[in-house]
Amino acid sequence: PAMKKPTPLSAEDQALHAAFETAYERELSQSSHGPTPQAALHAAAVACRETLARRWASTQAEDAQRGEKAPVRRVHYLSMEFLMGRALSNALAALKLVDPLQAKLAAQGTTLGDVLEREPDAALGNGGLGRLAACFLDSFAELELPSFGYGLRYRYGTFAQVIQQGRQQEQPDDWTRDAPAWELPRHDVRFHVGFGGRVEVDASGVRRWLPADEIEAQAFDFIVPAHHSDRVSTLRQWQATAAPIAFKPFCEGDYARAARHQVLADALNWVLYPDDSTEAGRELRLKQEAFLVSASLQDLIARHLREFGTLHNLGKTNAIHLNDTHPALAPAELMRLLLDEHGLGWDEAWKITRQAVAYTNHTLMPEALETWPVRMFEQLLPRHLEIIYEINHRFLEELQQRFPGDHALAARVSLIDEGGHGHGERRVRMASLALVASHRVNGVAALHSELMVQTIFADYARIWPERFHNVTNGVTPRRWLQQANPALSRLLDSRIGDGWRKNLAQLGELAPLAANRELGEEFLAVKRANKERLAALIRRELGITVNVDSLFDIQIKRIHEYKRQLLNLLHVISRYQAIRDNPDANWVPRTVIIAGKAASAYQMAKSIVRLAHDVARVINSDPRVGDKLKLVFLPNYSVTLAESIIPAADLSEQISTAGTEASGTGNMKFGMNGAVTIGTWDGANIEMAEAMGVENMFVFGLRADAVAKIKQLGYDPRLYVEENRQLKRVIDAISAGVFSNGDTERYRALVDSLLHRDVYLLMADFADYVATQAKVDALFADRAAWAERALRNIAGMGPFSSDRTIAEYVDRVWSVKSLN
Ligand code: 26R
Repeated sequence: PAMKKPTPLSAEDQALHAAFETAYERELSQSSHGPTPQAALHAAAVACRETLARRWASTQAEDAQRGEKAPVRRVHYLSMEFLMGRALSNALAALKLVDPLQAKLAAQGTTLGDVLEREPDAALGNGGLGRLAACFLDSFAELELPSFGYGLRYRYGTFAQVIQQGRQQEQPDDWTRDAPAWELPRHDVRFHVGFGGRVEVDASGVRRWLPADEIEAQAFDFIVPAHHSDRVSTLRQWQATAAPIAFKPFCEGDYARAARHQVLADALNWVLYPDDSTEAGRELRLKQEAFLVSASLQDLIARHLREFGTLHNLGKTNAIHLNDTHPALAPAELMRLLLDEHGLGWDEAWKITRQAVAYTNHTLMPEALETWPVRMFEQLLPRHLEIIYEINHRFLEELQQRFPGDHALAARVSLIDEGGHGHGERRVRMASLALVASHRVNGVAALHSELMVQTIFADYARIWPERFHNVTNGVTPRRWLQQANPALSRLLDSRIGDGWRKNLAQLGELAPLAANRELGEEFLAVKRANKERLAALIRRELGITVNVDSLFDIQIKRIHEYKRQLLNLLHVISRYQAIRDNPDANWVPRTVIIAGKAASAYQMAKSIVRLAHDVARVINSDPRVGDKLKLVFLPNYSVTLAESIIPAADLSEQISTAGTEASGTGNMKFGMNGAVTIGTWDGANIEMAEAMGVENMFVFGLRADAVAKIKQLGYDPRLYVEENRQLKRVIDAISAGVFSNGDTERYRALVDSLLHRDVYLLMADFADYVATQAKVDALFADRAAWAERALRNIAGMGPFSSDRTIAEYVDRVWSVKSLN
């Protein structure tokens, strides 16, 4: 074979390689255990970090020069979650350092894969919302957007999931144990954040907050490189420390008080709040939110004053973005800083705040809209409460002008839930605060944005229709296609060139080639190699051998009733029963793979995890079934695991009850890796179907309007079970203990909830789901037709890059023109 000509390195790249190699050698020589893969990982990260730090400085210098007339504001993306995953392979790809590191490692006798797999995930997020924020950082860099992501540096990320006897057990995720080499501690970036105490009024009537406790926030920067320029974006994570504030009481012998600061500071950093969790730790959650918001806004103001020396133009040059309601305290804290610390008047401060703040909603589940007891505010954030009352007072006054006498409306939209009707204490509605203070509010997919203004925010949309917009989610093609699936990336390059990495719309050029036989064959070969790798992982982790030629049918995401992993299991059981009835029929072999974590306090979700294991045990050990059906639950789902699973998928399960999944982003990752989707008419599935042609997706089930109607008319799940023998048999088997060693108690609550409530309409959608799965089998049996379909799916994924999403945020939310 002809030798591949090495592309000549530019002088710049040569210098970069040399700097990398010097730093790498230096770090490696410091290792006490010699040149192990672990030491290589650390050395490579530190060596990359030096270049990243240089690029960070030049990016900041460039941004500081932009001045008042820049058309796009500097974005401050406030999020309680950033689900970053690993960083090394992304940094190596962006900095074009893969080859030099590989050469070093070869000389050491190790491989790149060996080194990469030792990096722990930075899992400072629960699911979709946190991973979206991580994709956004990648696109911030790629689009050269002046920006900061702001988060918390949790000591423990999302829990590690361990399965014992088929049940989920949570273990702490001690991700910082090996001192993450990526972080740049900013010893010169520190701010004080207060808690508790009281508000004092001086002789001239000026109000001042005297906090009881003060905690120090210190910045740790995590730098994210662009792939097609020298720009970077920043994730600035705050860490709380008690020192040196607690030193004074310590010296005075008040050890209890000194220790209280220490305990508070430790607790703030302690752990990422698991969604859907118990009441416990709620106060801590509010403290974490206040801490994130205050440190980030103080940082913003300090930078703004350095650049402009005045605050009057802060709103025209800065955007403050709230990633869901969790940082919704931001407008109150910004008002406090502007009024109390910087002496602005209310009207100017409010104008600036309204210009700066915008809010994205990520779920229609009403229980996810945070509210906090007024009592908690009085104790922790007394000055913020005063400001919230004043914002509310002015808002309700204005409302009264526009809708005179509509007291019911006022009660519904007030920032304070007055409690009444026996449902307890007064509470602050954080979403309402975000809505009042924002110049833009958006949902994350077309359907979600529509339902948002028709349901949870209907009153506000009537008051301010112009504020509400849609910005459909996207994912970064660098991580989710280029890095996760190098073989498919090469195949795409050979047909449509390599420009898709920066402009994903170019995937559209694949559509006219989709029916090409040779391309189809090559695509199937790539997919098969990816499936082989996943099969090896499954064998290694679980000792299960799966058939690589079977259809890999995959559902990976948080375990939640609305996402309907249970519907998936019902189909698996039904297929199992059919195979046992008729083992010699011409079955299309399937491997159903599920992964995901259940919130620790979410009993029903945990019961679903257990059922998956029970069903898997029975099916996988049944000799009559063999290769025709396997069920695999891969434990401890993570960003990194997703990067191995998604490229190996034939079928992507996106089966939420219509109207419940705000967007979904896994659906997009599967699509760009050539999986075909079976999905409901929900979230971004709808826009994906429209982009690729709805005939290329397996759509089933009730639409959102039908779901609403059926519920309104009084839904009775038992009617569906009575009239569907297949479904009845599945339910009966679970009830009878077929999968629980005869234990008829284990799934009683689960079955009861299906038969009597079935909030997510599994019974209503079962028949169509199973029928649609049969159509999937038929297509999969025709290899060429399947390949063509998969290629059409890839071709339709152009719009679902987070670069497109961020370009839309810039246009509709963060540009200066969106203020007019
Ligand atoms: C308040 C607390 C209990 C809480 C509730 C819910 C904390 C976090 C959440 C997670 C929600 C907000 C979430 O992750 N939403 C997901 O956002 C993704 C990105 O927009 C969507 O793709 C996905 O559909 C949605 O569920």
